[in-house]
Parts: sequence; structure tokens; C-alpha cells
Amino acid sequence: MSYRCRLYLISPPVISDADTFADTLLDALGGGDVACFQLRLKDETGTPADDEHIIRVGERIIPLLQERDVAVLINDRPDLAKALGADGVHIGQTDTPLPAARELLGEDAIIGVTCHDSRHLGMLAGEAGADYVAFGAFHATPTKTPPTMADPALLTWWQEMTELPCVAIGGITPENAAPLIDAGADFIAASSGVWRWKEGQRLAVEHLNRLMDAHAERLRNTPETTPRS
Ligand code: 3NM
Repeated sequence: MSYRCRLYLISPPVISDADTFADTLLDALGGGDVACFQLRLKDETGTPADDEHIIRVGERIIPLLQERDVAVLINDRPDLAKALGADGVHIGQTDTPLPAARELLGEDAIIGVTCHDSRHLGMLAGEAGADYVAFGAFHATPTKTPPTMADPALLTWWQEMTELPCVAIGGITPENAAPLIDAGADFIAASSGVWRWKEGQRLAVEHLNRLMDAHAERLRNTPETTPRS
């Protein structure tokens, strides 16, 4: 059996105009496969946008994403995920606890948990019923001051030990994603690496998909030597 790593797109931290961003988003989606989109409107200090703004942006872009089979996750806020009809939520270690998010959103919702660089946090999230865990940051990023830096070997370890999907996050660009895909990430998460990519968001999505295709092709050709084969 083989798998293909997929792209997990994170919104830019600031979206001033929902209509303008909707066009930018459609351009990005034209670059290739995107598994999911996380709406995360927070500045570098971690201060979130106000609820009305998140709702305004969400109402504008969620239908565009869902009608293209891109799952939509809301950062930190199960209540807003429910209000907006999103597919799930991404929670940090200090946000709403997973059981409360599950209670609110139900069994079918996708709930992902930030686990920094910690196998232990990953295991706890798995036991609590997370649908994926996110490890990072793998590179310096302008989007957030990451609390930890993670090593790609963590992805390989996780991939060998568990079936729960892992997301690599933090400072990932088309230029540096390949070793993380090779290490065993099920998803590559990117915000600035797409929205600030020098050749534009569409080419960033295209480039990342090419890397993932190339990796999946290598897995198919050497199934016995690769993780999850
Ligand atoms: N979490 P970019 S790093 C949201 O390390 C987030 O937990 C991180 O944006 C972590 O792709 C990060 O621009 C920022 O680095 C992701």
C-alpha cells in the first residue's frame, strides 16, 4: 500500500477584504490538489481577528472551498466552526479541550491538534480522538513565533508508530518541503509558503503538488523500503 502526501493550506494571517481574497484563493486552488483549508486569522503575536470578521470571511469562502471538496477547518474555535458549517476545527494545546470540541461538533467533524515537537502530546491527542496531529515548526516563519522547532525525524517516527495522520507545519515552502514529504508527513501545511511565494500562490500550490507526486511515485517504485508500505 502507498499513500500520497497532500497539501493543507492555511489562510494568510490577515484578510482585509473577503471578496479580494476569494479571487486569490480560487487562483491558488487552480494550482492543484488541496486537501483542506484552515481559516486562521491571527497576527504574529497570536491576537485573533474579531468574530464578526472571521464570520464575514468564512461565509464568503467556505462555500467556494466545500464545493471543490476542500475540507474547511477553523483555527481554535469549535463554536465558530459550528456556526459557519465548517468541516472541523484545529485546536492548540491551550484552546478548547478536544472532548469539548468533539461534544460540540460531533463524531463526523475533523479535529486536529497542535502537538509542537512532542511525541507524547501526539499520543495523548490520538488517545483523546484527534483525527490528525500537527508537528512543528520545521523552519522559521513570519506567521507565528513557534513555541518549538521540530525535527523531520519526528515525522518518520510517527509514521512508523501510528496510523493517525500527521501534518508538518511551520515555515514550509516549495523550496524546503521535499525532505518533510520524504520524512513521512501525511500533509504539508503552508501559509506564507503559498501566499507569499515569489512566483505567486498558484505556482506554489502547483510546485508543492509536483513534489508530492514525485514522492508518491518513488513510493510506488520502492514499496518494500518505505514507511507505510
Ligand atoms: N503553527 P507558515 S507554525 C500556525 O509550530 C502555525 O505549531 C505552528 O504558517 C507551530 O506556513 C505556524 O507561514 C505557522 O509558517 C504556519
